[in-house]
Amino acid sequence: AADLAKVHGLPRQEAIDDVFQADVLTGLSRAQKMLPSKYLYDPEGSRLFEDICELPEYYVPGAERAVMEQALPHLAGLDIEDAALVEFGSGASVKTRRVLDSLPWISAYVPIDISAAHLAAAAASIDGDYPDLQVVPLAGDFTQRLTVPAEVRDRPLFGFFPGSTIGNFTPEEATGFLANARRLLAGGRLLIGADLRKDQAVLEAAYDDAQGVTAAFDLNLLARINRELGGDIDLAKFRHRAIWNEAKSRIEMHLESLADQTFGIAGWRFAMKRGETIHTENSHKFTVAQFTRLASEAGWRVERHWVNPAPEFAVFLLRD
Ligand code: AVJ
Repeated sequence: AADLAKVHGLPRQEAIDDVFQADVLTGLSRAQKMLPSKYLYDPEGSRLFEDICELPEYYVPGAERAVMEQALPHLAGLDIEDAALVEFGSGASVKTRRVLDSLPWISAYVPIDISAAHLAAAAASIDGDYPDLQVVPLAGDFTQRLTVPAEVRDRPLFGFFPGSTIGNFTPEEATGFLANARRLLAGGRLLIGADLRKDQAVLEAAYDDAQGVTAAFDLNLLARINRELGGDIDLAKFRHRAIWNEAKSRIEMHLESLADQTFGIAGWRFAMKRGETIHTENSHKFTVAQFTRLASEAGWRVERHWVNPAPEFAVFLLRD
C-alpha cells in the first residue's frame, strides 16, 4: 500500500490556478470566444460528468465497457511482469478497477489527474481496496510534459487513456499528447479508447441530453469562473448547444449568448452579442483508419484494436 500523504505534483496547485485565469482571459479575448475544455472538470463539473455517464443518450461508457470486455482476456495474456498502470485523467478511477481485477501483471498504479482533491480521494479508495497495489498519485495536467514518479521508473509502464478523452484534442494536440505519452511510457504500451463516427442525431443527443445534465455541465464552467475568478456572469443569459462539425468530424459544445450583454472577470470586461457563442469543447469522432494514422504520426503502431459495432467505439492497444 502507498503513502498517500505524498501526492506527487501537489505543490504546483497555485501555478495551475494562475494558468486558469490567464487561459480564461485569453480565450474570451479571441474573435471566436473559447474556453479550454479541461476546465470543465472542477469538483462540481466532475460530479456532473459522472451524471452524464449515467444518461441514456450518452452511449460512450457503455460502448467502451462492452469493447473492453473483448480486449481484457487478450491483455491478461500479454507477456508483461510487475508493471505500473499509468492512467491519464483518472477521475474517480472507476474504469480502473475492472482493469486491475483482470490484469494480473499490474503491481503499481499511477493515476494522473488535474483535480488534486478528486485524485487524492480516488487514490485512497483504490489503495484501500487493493492492499498489494502500490498507488502513486500524480497531480497535474497531462497535456503538459510530465515525468513518471521515481517509485515506478524502473518498471514496465502500461498507459491507460479511456473514455475517448483524446477526442477533446485538436489533431495537432492529439499527436502532441500521443508523442508525450510515448516518451513518458518509455517503451511501454498504451491502451486508449476512441469514439468513432456515427449518425449525427445520435451524437447531438449524446451531447445535449433531454434532462439537461450536459447543459448544466457546460454552464458550470461559467459558474466556476464566477466562483474562482470573481466573475459576475449571469448564467441565465446563456444556453448550451451541441453542434456537429462535419468538416472537422467533431461535436462542438458552445455556450450561446441569449442577449447583447457585458460581464466582468478579474477586473476585465467582455461584451457579447446575442447569438454569439463561447466554444467550450470539441469531441472528435474517428474512423479506425484515421486514428491509426494519428497514432503513427506520434510514433506508435497499433498492435491490436477492438470495435463495438453499435454504438461504434474502439479501443486500441498501441506499441512503441
Ligand atoms: C470525457 C471528453 C470523453 O467528449 O465525450 C461528455 C466529455 N462532454 N459530454 C466526451 C463530454 C460532454 C467527454 N470526454
